Amino acid sequence: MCKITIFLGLFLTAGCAPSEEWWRDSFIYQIYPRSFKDSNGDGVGDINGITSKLEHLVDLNVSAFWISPFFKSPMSDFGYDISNFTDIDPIFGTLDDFSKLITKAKSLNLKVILDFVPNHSSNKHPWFQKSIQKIPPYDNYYVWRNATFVNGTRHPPNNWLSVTRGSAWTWNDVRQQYYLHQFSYFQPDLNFRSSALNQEMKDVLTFWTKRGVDGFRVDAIPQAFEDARFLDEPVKPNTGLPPDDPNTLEHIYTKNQKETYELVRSWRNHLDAMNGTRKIILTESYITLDELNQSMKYYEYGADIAFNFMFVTGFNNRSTPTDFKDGIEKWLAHMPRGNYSSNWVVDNHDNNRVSARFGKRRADQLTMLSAVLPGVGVVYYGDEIGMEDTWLSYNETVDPIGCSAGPTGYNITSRDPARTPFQWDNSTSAGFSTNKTTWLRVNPNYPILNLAAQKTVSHSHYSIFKKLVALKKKLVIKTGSVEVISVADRVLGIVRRVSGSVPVVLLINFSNGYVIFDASYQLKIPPRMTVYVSNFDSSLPEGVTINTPSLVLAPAASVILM
Ligand SMILES: *[C@@H]1O[C@H](CO)[C@@H](O)[C@H](O)[C@H]1NC(C)=O
Ligand SMILES: *[C@@H]1O[C@H](CO)[C@@H](O)[C@H](O)[C@H]1NC(C)=O
Ligand SMILES: *[C@@H]1O[C@H](CO)[C@@H](O)[C@H](O)[C@H]1NC(C)=O
Ligand SMILES: *[C@@H]1O[C@H](CO)[C@@H](O)[C@H](O)[C@H]1NC(C)=O
Ligand SMILES: *[C@@H]1O[C@H](CO)[C@@H](O)[C@H](O)[C@H]1NC(C)=O
Ligand SMILES: *[C@@H]1O[C@H](CO)[C@@H](O)[C@H](O)[C@H]1NC(C)=O
Ligand SMILES: *[C@@H]1O[C@H](CO)[C@@H](O)[C@H](O)[C@H]1NC(C)=O
Ligand SMILES: *[C@@H]1O[C@H](CO)[C@@H](O)[C@H](O)[C@H]1NC(C)=O
Ligand SMILES: *[C@@H]1O[C@H](CO)[C@@H](O)[C@H](O)[C@H]1NC(C)=O
Ligand SMILES: *[C@@H]1O[C@H](CO)[C@@H](O)[C@H](O)[C@H]1NC(C)=O
Ligand SMILES: *[C@@H]1O[C@H](CO)[C@@H](O)[C@H](O)[C@H]1NC(C)=O
Ligand SMILES: CC(=O)N[C@H]1CO[C@H](CO)[C@@H](O)[C@@H]1O
Ligand SMILES: [Ca+2]
Ligand SMILES: [Ca+2]
Repeated sequence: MCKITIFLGLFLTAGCAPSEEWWRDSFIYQIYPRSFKDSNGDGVGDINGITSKLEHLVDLNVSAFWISPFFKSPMSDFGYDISNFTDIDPIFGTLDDFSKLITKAKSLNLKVILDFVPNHSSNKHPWFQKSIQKIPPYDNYYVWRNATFVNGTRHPPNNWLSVTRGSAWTWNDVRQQYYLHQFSYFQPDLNFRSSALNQEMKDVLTFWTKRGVDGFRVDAIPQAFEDARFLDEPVKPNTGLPPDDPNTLEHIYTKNQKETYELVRSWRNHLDAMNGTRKIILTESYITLDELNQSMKYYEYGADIAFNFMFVTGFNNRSTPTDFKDGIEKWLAHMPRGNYSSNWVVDNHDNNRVSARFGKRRADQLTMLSAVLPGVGVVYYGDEIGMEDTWLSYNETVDPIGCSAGPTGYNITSRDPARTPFQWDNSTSAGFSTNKTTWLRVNPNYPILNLAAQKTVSHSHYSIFKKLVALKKKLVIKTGSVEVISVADRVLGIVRRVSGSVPVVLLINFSNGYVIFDASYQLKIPPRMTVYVSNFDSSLPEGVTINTPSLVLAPAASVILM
């Protein structure tokens, strides 16, 4: 439980006792359960597979892992379409398997975070089936509206568009009404204005908390509530986009509504009323840098981490050091005052992997940034070994967003390339499965790019990652001041300082040429510093002492000095 803690009688902080703040200044690791480890040879990852590989997470020394949904599901969106929130899909295992996972994680001091998908269920959920039949109280569990008629033709109630394109409303012949779906038609939105539904979802949190989880990552939170007046959203002028594209609308009635923040607050209170240590809440909201306040508000309403996707969707390989500097400073300036923790998401299951977004030579740079900047680093399985996107043919594509884009558009929209099996070693299916065929094909680079191989060499993505996790625990990273510097818009520098000790300095060369500069003068750092970690720039080997007044950075080099 969180309490008022008095430090030395000098000041008061309302918050959690330090031992309950395990998530602060740590790395949290996302597991996509289909792709982490297959324990029974059916070609799909599962819970027993995760349990068998927890030692890897201990070796990395991350504080926690969060698992994308493994709940009962028709798998039309690979688990983000849930047909029973309190049961496990047989493809992943059983509740007993889950208990074993929790027991082992606890014995290894790893925290377990589950994915909570409150916005919608599967259209195969019994609640939806009963809602169609208008059986109380399920009749109100979803958002149903009458059609509008124009000259005798049936139309949806308003112009709202789904994230997956087209109207956010689908007609149901049985109930003779439209239902709302902010995502696909098979993901009908739950109606949190129904108190019975609201309670059901709190019961879901209780169910998993009693089974020992340490927190919840909340999927698609901005879409939870919609404005009750169901007014048309304003059309943005001159977007040049097709009219069924959701980016043509200003989402003033379907995202980040006042009631949505209050819902998060109610979950915070609900979890705080449970026994045991504080359960953390991580909220997923994609926003642009101009809308930062909308995400930050989730902190004030009880989120411990409101995901910061700046490195995932805000920047790409054309972004400059100045772009990064502006974005990072903006985030830090917008953090609410109080005892809140920043965070930096490196990758996830919905986007191309970092090496595809920024180039293979820059694969470790975002993890380095997330390590040196204050707060939590959030990484995705495979980041620690620099896994790359896997090119898949249209025939091999299974992601519904990829499939619906067709053979010419799929490889822009498909999320499959970033979801292929973890590359453990050079054996069959990269050690992921004993089955030669896996649900998505293993990346053909696995004989060379795999964890076992990286463990045998002294310098690798893996060795870099481990050093970054250790760095995160240092006092200067936890409490030091933050300076973000752009050197001639070619090099990004981050300097962390506490008085009385050497600063920690991250330098990233964004250019494709060598950069020689006086880092001592530009960043006000000591003239002689030691290379703590570097990427594949052989001119700056780890452990050597260098002269910062004449620093040479190779193309795409990044280095941490202390
Ligand atoms: C191997 O995996 C494929 C694809 O997931 C599956 O169709 C097949 O049944 C699996 N083989 C066995 C022996 O489980
Ligand atoms: C792992 O992290 C903990 C603190 O979070 C630290 O005490 C421990 O020394 C670390 N282990 C290794 C092997 O670095
Ligand atoms: C979910 O599954 C559990 C275990 O099979 C079952 O007891 C429960 O009734 C199911 N919930 C719903 C809403 O169907
Ligand atoms: C919806 O339509 C039904 C039948 O056409 C009608 O009875 C009902 O009053 C309508 N509801 C609203 C809110 O207009
Ligand atoms: C409805 O019908 C009227 C008369 O036929 C026509 O002027 C009007 O454009 C129609 N409206 C729409 C939205 O089709
Ligand atoms: C808290 O623990 C007490 C004693 O073990 C138990 O009686 C109570 O039901 C628990 N409350 C919750 C919400 O789990
Ligand atoms: C964002 O919040 C800050 C305070 O945290 C406030 O000063 C600023 O005006 C807000 N900006 C917008 C656009 O609402
Ligand atoms: C940036 O990435 C795109 C693909 O995402 C690639 O075509 C381009 O060559 C990359 N540019 C640089 C400078 O690496
Ligand atoms: C995809 O499948 C179709 C029909 O099954 C086949 O004709 C085609 O050659 C396949 N394409 C590739 C690239 O495998
Ligand atoms: C999509 O596939 C085409 C043809 O194989 C390839 O040229 C292109 O680079 C791919 N695009 C992306 C974004 O991967
Ligand atoms: C497979 O990996 C092992 C251990 O890393 C190594 O000893 C072996 O040479 C590798 N085999 C091949 C064919 O690369
Ligand atoms: C990042 C993330 O978790 N995105 C999810 C948002 O919600 C939709 C629908 O539940 C999923 O398809 C995405 O994967
Ligand atoms: Ca399996
Ligand atoms: Ca909703």
